[in-house]
Amino acid sequence: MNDVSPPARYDFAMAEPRWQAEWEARGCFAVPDVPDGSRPKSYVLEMFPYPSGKIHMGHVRNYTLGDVVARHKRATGHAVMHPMGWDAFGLPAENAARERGVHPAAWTYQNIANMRAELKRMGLSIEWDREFATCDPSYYGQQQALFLDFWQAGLVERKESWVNWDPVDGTVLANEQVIDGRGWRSGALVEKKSLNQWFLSITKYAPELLAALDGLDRWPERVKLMQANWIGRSEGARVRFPLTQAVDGPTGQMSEVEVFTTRPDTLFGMSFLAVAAEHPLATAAAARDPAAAAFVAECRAMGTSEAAIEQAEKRGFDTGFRVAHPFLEGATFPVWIANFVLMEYGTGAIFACPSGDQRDLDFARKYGLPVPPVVLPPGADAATFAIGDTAFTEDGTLFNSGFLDGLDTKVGKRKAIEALEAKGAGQGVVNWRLRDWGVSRQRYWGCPIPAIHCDACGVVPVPKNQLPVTLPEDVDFSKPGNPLDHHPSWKHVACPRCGAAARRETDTFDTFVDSSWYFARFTAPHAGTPLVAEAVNHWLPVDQYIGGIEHAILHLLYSRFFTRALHGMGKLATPEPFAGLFTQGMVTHASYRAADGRWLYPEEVEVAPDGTATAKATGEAVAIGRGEKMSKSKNNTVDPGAIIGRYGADTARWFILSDNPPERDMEWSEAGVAGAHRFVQRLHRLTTAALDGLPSPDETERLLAGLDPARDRAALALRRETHGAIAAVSTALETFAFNVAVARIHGLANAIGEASDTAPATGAARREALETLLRLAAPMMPHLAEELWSLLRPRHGPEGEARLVAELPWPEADPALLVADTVKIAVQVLGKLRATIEVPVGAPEADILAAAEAEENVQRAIAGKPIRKRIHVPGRVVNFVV
Ligand code: ANZ
Ligand code: ZN
Repeated sequence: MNDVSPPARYDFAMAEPRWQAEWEARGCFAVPDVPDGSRPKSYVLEMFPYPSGKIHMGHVRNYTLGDVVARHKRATGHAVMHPMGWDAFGLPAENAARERGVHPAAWTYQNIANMRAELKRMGLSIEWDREFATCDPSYYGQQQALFLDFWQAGLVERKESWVNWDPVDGTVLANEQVIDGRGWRSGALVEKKSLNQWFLSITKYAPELLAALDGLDRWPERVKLMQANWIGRSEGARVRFPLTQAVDGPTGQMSEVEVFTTRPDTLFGMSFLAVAAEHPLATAAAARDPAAAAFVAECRAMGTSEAAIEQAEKRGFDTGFRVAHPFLEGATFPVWIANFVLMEYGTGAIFACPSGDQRDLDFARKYGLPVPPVVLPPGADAATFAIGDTAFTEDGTLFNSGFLDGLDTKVGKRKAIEALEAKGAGQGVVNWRLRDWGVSRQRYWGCPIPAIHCDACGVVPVPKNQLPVTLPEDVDFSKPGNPLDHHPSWKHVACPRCGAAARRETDTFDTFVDSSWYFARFTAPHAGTPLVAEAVNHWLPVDQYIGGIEHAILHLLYSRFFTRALHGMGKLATPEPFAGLFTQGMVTHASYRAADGRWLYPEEVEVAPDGTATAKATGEAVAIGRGEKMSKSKNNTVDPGAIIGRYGADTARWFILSDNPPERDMEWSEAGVAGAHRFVQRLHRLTTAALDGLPSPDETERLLAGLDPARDRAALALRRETHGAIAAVSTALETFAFNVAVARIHGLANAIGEASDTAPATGAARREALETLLRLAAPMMPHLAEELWSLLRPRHGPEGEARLVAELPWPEADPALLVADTVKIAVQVLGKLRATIEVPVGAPEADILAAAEAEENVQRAIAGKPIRKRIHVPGRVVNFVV
């Protein structure tokens, strides 16, 4: 029995750290790298955070969701791997160095320390022994080893590629760092520049990466679609157009231009040919015509991203070159340079059919080029059909098209390709939108690419026994450009092959490389090789991966590529990294904006009961924005640390889970958190108030085994509620319907509160209900569950035989108690529904018929007439024939 009476209010600030220490001390969340396999494995992972300095509500939501899954899996008998680490390289650390003079490493590790402490306060069931940061040499050194394996496997290439170049900062900019054509920091006009860079050959895996999407049945359809579009398989043809006169190009004479098209059926609708500004024909035009050169230069100033090109106004320049047509004897067409043609796609050149392509049509209208229609929409009349401002891009019947006339689009494509191949003017091809992955970054705070440039030997890999290639610590951020490049000594090394003076590669990896295999490294994070086969093959694939939709394309695709490549090299058994993927919604919050456009903090605003808001300081009206993503620029963020300090971690977790299904956005509100906190306190009261009258656990078992349905109605009703909750919460947790689980637990708490009679049987049912409630709520409110469990099951003796909730198996529902104890029966008179009655399951037929007949509505319908027939379909319907 309890000898100390529990405090009136739940003191979460005392309890939460105590239980966290207890879990840690008992190693509740630890699993071996290579388990014995006696329990099924479950690898639960949330996308690891970037150590920006503080956790935000998005993190809280992400890690709470993962923690519920991990705790539930553990309770259902799984060996659960649930690790945490840091995606720690990247530009913000370098910016901090440039702006505040703090070293990127110091800045990063300080942020990690802060955020680790905040995550620990959330009570996450993480195995912290597996923690690493991608900027630890023990991680990135292994990444360098992995890269050497990729190199050996033929998956590494060096190629010239176009980059955004900031001429003032002397750096390459990512597409997101180009804002309206200018460097985000210097404000200088960004130029396109061609650099020799490192690439990983992801395109070799394009067909597999696409085909395998079909097998990912626990991924959101939306994400699979985004990946498929990104990989972008297109069937079409390459067509060669002879130039009417040979042209002197940058690398010799050119006599033809090759294009890629998905619509070879529309070749008779050709109006002109267009090349990208970086195409050799454009270079040739620029070399002989200053106006062409000016146009090319202008195109270069435009960002290289597809989005930038898509948005820009269509513009072009007629080179004066002309091409012949493969089918139209004697016809020739002009060659334009056009800003909407991408050098990186297909062949960097197109034939334009304005009647069948909107971009071509916009361009043709702007420059007064012909628009011959060649595809007749179903039902249209060839004599009158004309193209206005909208191209006809759908399937139809070919006309004005010589030997293709009368064919439908699909057959036309095939016939056109056959004809091209027969003439030697082209061939059918499959084109992929996916590009090889440029991994070079001219930055300091990243993983050094382990290569050495030797004048005699060329590019030489750093031998594995010389890894890791670590970053120098003494770096100068006051100069523009890459600090690794202008470091006085770091790059000067001897060639590993010939011993001559050589230079280290000063590019570092794109940080997406770091996050493409961290999930595999977690399975043996301290090993002296990148991966340990027994460990990684035991744990991968990740059973449940959870993160934001913003990573739906790049991070997930790169991780899939890495996994496939390692699988191909025989280093990984699984070809796919993530068997299950869940993408959570955003956390939003109301925002407040004053008339002058200033964003106010919630504390600065008074919200009236009618929902209008005024600024506390000035009394002026304030506009409320509902459901906007939390953002520092709008002053509508809520600091998780402050919330946990004020209400405790369990309240924050409970509120986050209760509001909406986790795939949807949720609105953070003060009222919501306060409500969640009231429920935490209510559970504490419910338990402490019940304590004195509860039978012991042994007594409870005995009483429950001997319940009498006639006498112990209240106890049985509560038991039904309890076991119904077990079934419902179990299903809800398995299907990410966490808000449904929360609602059901509220229902159980209400039922416990209502079952107030003092019979011993009811006491037993109450203990069962309370204990079950705690165990069901434990994945969501783990500290409170432990605290109340320890009151219900205080420890005796030196063995401390009562275990932690974190160590208990998941409760099981008794099937007998899941069967409803009453059924609803429809009552008809002459086949017309007149009433519904609820009767005990298995009630005698006579009782049911009597109850049905007694219904007022039924009596009215019978209207005193004799009942000729009583039909009873048990469990469903009674019908009176009069
Ligand atoms: C002629 C044509 C006629 C086209 C027509 C379309 C409709 P997807 O499906 O994305 O593969 N294209 C080819 N290379 C390009 C490049 N480097 N930059 C910009 N556009 C390019 O798109 C293939 C179509 O996009 C190709 O088919 C080509 O235009 C254009 F009625 O060729 B089409
Ligand atoms: Zn050498």
